[in-house]
Amino acid sequence: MNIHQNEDTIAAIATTPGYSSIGIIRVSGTLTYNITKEILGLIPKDRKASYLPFKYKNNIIDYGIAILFNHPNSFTGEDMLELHCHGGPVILNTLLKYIISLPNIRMANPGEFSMRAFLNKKIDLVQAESIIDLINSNSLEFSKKSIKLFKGSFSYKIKKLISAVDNLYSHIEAIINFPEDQLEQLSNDTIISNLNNMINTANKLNQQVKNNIILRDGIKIVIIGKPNVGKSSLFNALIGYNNAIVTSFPGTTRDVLRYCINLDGITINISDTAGIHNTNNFIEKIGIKHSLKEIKTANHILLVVDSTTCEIKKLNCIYNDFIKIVKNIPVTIIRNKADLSYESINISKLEKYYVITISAKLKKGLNLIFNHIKDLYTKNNYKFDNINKHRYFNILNNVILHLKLSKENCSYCDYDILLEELKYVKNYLDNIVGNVYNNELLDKIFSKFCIGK
Ligand SMILES: Nc1nc2c(ncn2[C@@H]2O[C@H](COP(=O)(O)OP(=O)(O)OP(=O)(O)O)[C@@H](O)[C@H]2O)c(=O)[nH]1
Ligand SMILES: [Mg+2]
Repeated sequence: MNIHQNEDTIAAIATTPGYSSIGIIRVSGTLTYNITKEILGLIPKDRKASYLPFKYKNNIIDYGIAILFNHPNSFTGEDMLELHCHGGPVILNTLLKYIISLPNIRMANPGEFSMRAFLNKKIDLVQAESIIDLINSNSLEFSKKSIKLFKGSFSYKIKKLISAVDNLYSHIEAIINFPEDQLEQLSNDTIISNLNNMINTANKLNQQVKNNIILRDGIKIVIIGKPNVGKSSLFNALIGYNNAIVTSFPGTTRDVLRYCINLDGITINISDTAGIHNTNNFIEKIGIKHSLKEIKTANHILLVVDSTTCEIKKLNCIYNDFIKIVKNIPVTIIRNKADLSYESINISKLEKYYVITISAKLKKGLNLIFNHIKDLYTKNNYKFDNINKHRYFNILNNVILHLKLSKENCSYCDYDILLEELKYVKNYLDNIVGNVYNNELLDKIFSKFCIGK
């Protein structure tokens, strides 16, 4: 999308294609009044719904509600017209075709109305991105979060952080430029405490982003392990019904089985996979290939071992076979068949791994797994490398990194470098809300929108 096309007047159908009771055509730009006059024969009152005939080459094609918004009091910040017609494709398409046949009017690109709202400073980038989340939301919880973002709660916090960075920047500049003015200047301790507050805020904001991503996308958990350790039994127990085939024959599961559950508002996508081991069986080999592919898209792995054959204290025997496969995806080790090994149902730690002992067959210890997952993904201190990358999440990680570097340079009293670091911080924060942007970024964000939004 070329942002320089911003001077054109644009039009589009804003409602879904097909037959419906109402269909809306949106127009935005400097020629909106001409179009209004052409279709309605008059200029209705600003921001008032008026029931009027809609004309096409002087023939009435429909009667509907027209609303005219004078700039800058419109969604895009430009003059805008909304025509609420009967939702038949013939009516909507005829009217739209007629509108874009008028001189200097063209069809809007996907997301162009929202992009104009951004370029005319009616909304910032966070708000623009929340619109798409709101439209695509598949849970009430996530809609609520998206509407909060749209109303600017997150942007407000980012902007507050930007002004704190600006403030500190001016203070440090003063230290460099007027070193003799010591009375007015902040001490190193105060600067460091300011930086600590900023790091704290950035961490909290990142936590908020993380929670939003979890609400939006859910968590993907993949159950893996050697054959016959009870992966499918665990899968069935977690989802609450017997979906996967369970037998005492190793190599029962070949296909990846997926099921989605809701854990206190968090969507959990669970996959059961074929047991991974060396085999010459042609079909099993294909199953293992599918398992390996599934692992790559996991947010979290449940690595199931048989507690009757796997020693408790030895991580090597559990993990060596799998370490190369799971790479840096977080893993929880599940010691299954506790009813046979007589181990107690509990959660413990073995080096850096959580180990949960359960009996999938007797459905014992399942709550330990559920609570563990909930804790990991909702508490602040969890490392979050593997959740789907999100624009703000990555930028905020950079903000935190450069704030930490600022702190380091402050301790060495290296104020010039500290200023450079703060410039990075500000630039990253400006990127989030769109105080600085490039065409590529705008294209990436707004092309996800539908036409008419
Ligand atoms: N006693 C006991 N048996 C279990 C438990 N979990 C699974 N089993 C038994 O172990 C056998 C294998 O179980 P599955 O769930 O099919 O194991 P799997 O890991 O999916 O096996 P593959 O799909 O072949 O890789 C079955 O006979 C289960 O009944 C458990 O907690 N206790
Ligand atoms: Mg299985």
